[in-house]
Amino acid sequence: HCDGNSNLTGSSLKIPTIKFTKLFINGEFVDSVSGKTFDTFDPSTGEVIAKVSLGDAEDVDLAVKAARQAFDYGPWPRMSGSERGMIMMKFADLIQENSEEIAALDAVNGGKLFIMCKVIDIGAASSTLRYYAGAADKIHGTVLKLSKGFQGYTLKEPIGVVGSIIPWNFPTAMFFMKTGPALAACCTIILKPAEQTPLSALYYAHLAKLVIDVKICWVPDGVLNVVNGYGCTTGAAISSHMDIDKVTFTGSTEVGRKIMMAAATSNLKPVSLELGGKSPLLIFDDADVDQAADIAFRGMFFNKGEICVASSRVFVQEGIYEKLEKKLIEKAKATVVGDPFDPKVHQGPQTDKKQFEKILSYIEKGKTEGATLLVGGNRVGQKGYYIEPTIFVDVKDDMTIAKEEIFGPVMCLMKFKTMEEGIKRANSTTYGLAVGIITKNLNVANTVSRSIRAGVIWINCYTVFDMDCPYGGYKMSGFGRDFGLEALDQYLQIKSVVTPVLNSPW
Ligand code: TXE
Repeated sequence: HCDGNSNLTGSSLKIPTIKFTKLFINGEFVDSVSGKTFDTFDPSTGEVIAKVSLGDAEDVDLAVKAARQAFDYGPWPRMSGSERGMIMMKFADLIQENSEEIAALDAVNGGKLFIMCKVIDIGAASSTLRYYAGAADKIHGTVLKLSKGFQGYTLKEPIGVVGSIIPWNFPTAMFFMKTGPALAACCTIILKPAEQTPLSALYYAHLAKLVIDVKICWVPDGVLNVVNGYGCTTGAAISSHMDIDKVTFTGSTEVGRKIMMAAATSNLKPVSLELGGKSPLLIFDDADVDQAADIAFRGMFFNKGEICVASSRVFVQEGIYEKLEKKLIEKAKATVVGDPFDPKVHQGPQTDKKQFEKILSYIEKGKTEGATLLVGGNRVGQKGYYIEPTIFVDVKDDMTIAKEEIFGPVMCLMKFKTMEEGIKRANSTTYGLAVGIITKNLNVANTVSRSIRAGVIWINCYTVFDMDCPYGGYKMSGFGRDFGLEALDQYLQIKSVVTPVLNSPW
């Protein structure tokens, strides 16, 4: 929520001091081997705000060596789970203590609402760390009574050195979604932030180091490394590295496929992929129209539509369609698009020029393929990457805007008659990330939940995340899960140990 409290506006932080711009390898901020840097931008103006060290394969190598050493010989995997948990708890406290400064970095670098970064993203980051901190001393296998003469047990062991490649839409939440369970599992990490949003990850590296300075506890050197750089070089070096034991990725389906191929042709490292979506929201006739409009609008336009679960295909049963359409128009028109630091603003700029142009080209495509623009469709202002909340009607299921992920503030609003039709059309996508259902009828909710192939189903709500609730996709939305104890398992291997039992009475 934004309560309008003036000290939360962040106006004094509008241009936060950018303190960390180097790579973080083996517990130190260092220049890249090549000495090269790249520009990072403020999407509200399109202007450069900092030059950041540009890593490539050589820097990834150095980070892998440090992470390998820390994993094979360092204290992190050899500490007790409760010690590791305590360090992670302290890390979470430090994030909260520095939330204004970090939120300002994500807001200025990613065009995200400052207040949302501070409350939602940083709240999620510290809760994620605390959740997995609590799990760090509860990782154990099972005892197996095998066939006569033998017994066995399973050990859950850390998978080793993990490469994490993350996108730009939630730089903070993604950082901890990947590192939280990996740290709890005793892994060591090389994380590559998206080239669009490199700043907050470096701040988190600094906090890991700060814990050393205050001597309360520490994240040992080499455990957490941050290597900024481009996908095709730095990212590719991670996914094809022979000494990285696992890669975890969130991003586009296209790059997910490349990462899988790189893993397959290098050391066959396991990968987990959280990719795009084209998520349907089905609103049935018995829904409360105000509540449904609210859920549909937020489901689509939260974080300016740059969220993989965005309810980008809204199917409304014909009985309430007209009323719902009217409400959505009102909401779109009432949306204030502008400076992400202004507490009165609901929607900031798209993260970068490429994304901005991609969204506008989808809007053009929607128009040329015959969909009707109900509201929005234009750039806002002449500076920065702002786009109006946009809703298309008369959309056919086979139009490009109904099939491809736009990843911006563009909703396809469609009508359906029966539940069967709704299920069929909701399922007619290559993606399978999230689904929303709005109805008072429990049977309908249950049937639809089980009939749509997707990893997350929200009934009478949308975009509700919780650390304890596993999250990930079906079909081309990827595989593997973030959050929940299921995510912890992605960073563990199971070893079976078998011994003979002599003279067993059983
Ligand atoms: O994603 P990329 P982009 C979708 C969304 C968006 C589209 C393109 O539809 O419009 O993807 O966005 C790194 N080897 N999502 O181009 O390229 C890259 O540096 C290894 C959905 O920004 O997938 C960055 O760190 N890594 C999504 C990360 O991959 C590579 C969030 C994501 O970038 C690489 C973001 C390579 N060859 C975009 N190429 C979601 N699921 O939430 C790039 N990268």
